[in-house]
Amino acid sequence: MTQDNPSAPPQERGLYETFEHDPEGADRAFFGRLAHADRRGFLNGAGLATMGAMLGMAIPFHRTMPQGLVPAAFASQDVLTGKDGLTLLNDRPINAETPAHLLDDAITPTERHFIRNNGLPPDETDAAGWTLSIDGLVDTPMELSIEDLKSRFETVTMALVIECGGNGRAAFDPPARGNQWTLGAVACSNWTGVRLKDVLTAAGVKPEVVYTAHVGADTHLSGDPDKLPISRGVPIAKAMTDDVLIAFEMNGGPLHVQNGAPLRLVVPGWPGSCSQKWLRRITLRDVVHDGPKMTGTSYRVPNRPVAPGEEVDKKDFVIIERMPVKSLITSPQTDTGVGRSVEVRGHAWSGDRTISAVDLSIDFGATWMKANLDAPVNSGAWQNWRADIAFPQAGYYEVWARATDSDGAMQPFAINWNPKGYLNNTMHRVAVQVS
Ligand SMILES: Nc1nc2c(c(=O)[nH]1)N[C@H]1C(S)=C(S)[C@@H](COP(=O)(O)O)O[C@H]1N2
Ligand SMILES: [Mo]
Repeated sequence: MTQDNPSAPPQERGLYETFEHDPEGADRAFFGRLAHADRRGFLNGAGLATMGAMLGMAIPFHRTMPQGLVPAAFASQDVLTGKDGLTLLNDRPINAETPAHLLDDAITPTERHFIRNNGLPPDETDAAGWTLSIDGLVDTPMELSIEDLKSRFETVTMALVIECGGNGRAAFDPPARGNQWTLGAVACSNWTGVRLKDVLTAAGVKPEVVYTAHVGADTHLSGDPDKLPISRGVPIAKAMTDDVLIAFEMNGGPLHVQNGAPLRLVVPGWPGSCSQKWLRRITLRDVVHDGPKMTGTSYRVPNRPVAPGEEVDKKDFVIIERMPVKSLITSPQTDTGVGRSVEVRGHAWSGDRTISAVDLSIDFGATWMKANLDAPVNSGAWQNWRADIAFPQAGYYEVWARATDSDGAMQPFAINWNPKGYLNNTMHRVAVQVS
């Protein structure tokens, strides 16, 4: 199994460097496999004149335009083909979040599910011929096609929350390196698949197993075939719960290629990184898995509260397990005008727990009112809530939402700083102008 090399230089190359070394690869990383074929013409010497002609105007800064770069005017839709309204945070690897107001649906449509890639998605994502290996400390190692999964195990559909451990990172001060997610690295789509537990049981889990190890078919940013971009796992007890799925359908259709087509894990309520996409292999181990992004400071936080900016020894980091209690206001959209009365709505979730209350404030936290909260449609789903709010007069207001979970944990107002900017579950504040 490939190991993390802590002394390796950072893998994310600059734009110019990338295009200079490998314009075709850069183009593909930039625009994805589907777009690649149509774009080839550009790389094979599409001159400035051609580009200008297609844009219908000159490119004043053409001297600083990387050679091989396809103008975003042609390509912006292609990067996020099949997605709607997502904000692109990074294109190598592709990372895109969903603005809060576009997460208004009870079940997140496929085109609004965020994308968090650590490497480059595989070229081949056909369901036919795809296999999943179950190996390591099992009685009977297995190699299963997607058809095998469907015919041998019970198929279930569940609404499940996937939230990136770094969601909310943009709010950290001092800033933390990594994708500057604001609020939208979270989604709750309907996932159809088989229970991981059923598959592991069929393979026979040996008594000494403590952890799973997940391997996907994506490629490391360096292009090195011997390196995995990410390989995480979960404690075997978590893997054997009822709501961890090996999914082959998303919202009743195929998985989006950027969301792991044709097969992925969905581990709701834990850092999204546990939910391996383009799933090829699950190995059972008798040690805590130490694959890439399991060790060091990846998806790990200090074992105690630390002061903002404080240096923390690597040995004092612990693996993030369940995600904390959180809520999102999905309507009204922040910075919009509303009338004197408005319905406020959104979602709330807390990993491995349920939400017991969502409270709203329009007076900067002086007083709170209860929102009307739905039960989860199944365990692992977020809970929808709504409230009719009346504003006493015209002016500037903030709507704040604060969720409390079944263990009494409540969202904080202030951020709990940590070096990599994980687990920001502060209250969501929405600005409204009441007319
Ligand atoms: N194979 C593979 N699986 C992966 C990743 C990845 O880069 N490669 N990213 C992980 C991370 S960090 C997150 S938050 C979720 C995001 O899932 P999504 O892109 O479908 O929203 O996928 C996880 N599974
Ligand atoms: Mo993530």
